[in-house]
Amino acid sequence: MLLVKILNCLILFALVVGHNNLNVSEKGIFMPEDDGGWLTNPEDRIAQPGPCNIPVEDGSLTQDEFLERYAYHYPVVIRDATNNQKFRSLTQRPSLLEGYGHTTVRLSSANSYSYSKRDVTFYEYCSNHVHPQKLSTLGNETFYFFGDNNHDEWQSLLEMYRQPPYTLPKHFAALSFGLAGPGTGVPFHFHGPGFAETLWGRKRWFMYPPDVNPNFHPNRTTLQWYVEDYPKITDDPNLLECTLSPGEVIYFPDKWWHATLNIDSSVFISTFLSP
Ligand SMILES: O=C(O)CCC(=O)C(=O)O
Repeated sequence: MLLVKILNCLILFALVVGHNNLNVSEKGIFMPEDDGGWLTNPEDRIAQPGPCNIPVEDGSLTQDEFLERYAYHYPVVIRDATNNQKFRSLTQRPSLLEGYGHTTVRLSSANSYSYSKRDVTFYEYCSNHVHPQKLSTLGNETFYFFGDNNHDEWQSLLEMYRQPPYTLPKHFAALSFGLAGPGTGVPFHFHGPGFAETLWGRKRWFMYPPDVNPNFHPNRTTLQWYVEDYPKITDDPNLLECTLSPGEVIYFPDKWWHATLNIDSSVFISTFLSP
């Protein structure tokens, strides 16, 4: 009996020491973090969650209210607009690797204009590219899996995604799915309107209105901007920002500047709206 107890203690000790991503629950039991298998070591979290000065709504926001307050005017974060638990479970690391590991994915450089492309297997991307961003690496040297999804291959997954329940008249939705390591992100850029949701991990969003030019270099990463420039911005009423957790969706109106910064290894999806 005593031997069994000692063995149990040793196993528990090995589990605790061997897994450096464990949380202590309220009951004092060690629990693995709910990260869908997209592990982030605490020491690799360079960016921290930040303040939120973007309006936050919940699923009670109606389509009419969305059109009147935000669609053409202003960003908004919407909590629990849809339930994507099923889709989230399909995007856990083991499920995605099993279904898509062998497929070829097209990576885009993580600079403002994303001109460079690189093709790798999804397995290789997950093994060799989903790692913490180095501060010294430029955006044009960082390859990011986002957009450029082969819709034939990814369709059975993408059709399981429940899109935000808001529309823009005469616009059609197109999905872009991606994932990337902590500290990565896309520097300031703009395009048409859309929604973005983080499925695993947290992501910081920074935004400027279309008529204000943010101060940034298109080949520098959001991480470089965040570490070197952002702390110097003390009082800029034009800078909007928010940290999104799973279950939250951000809406970016047409031509609003935005930059992203993944705090954790993150899995995310955008719904782009085009006329
Ligand atoms: O999620 C990201 O990191 C990039 C998203 C983005 O910039 C976009 O949807 O336009």
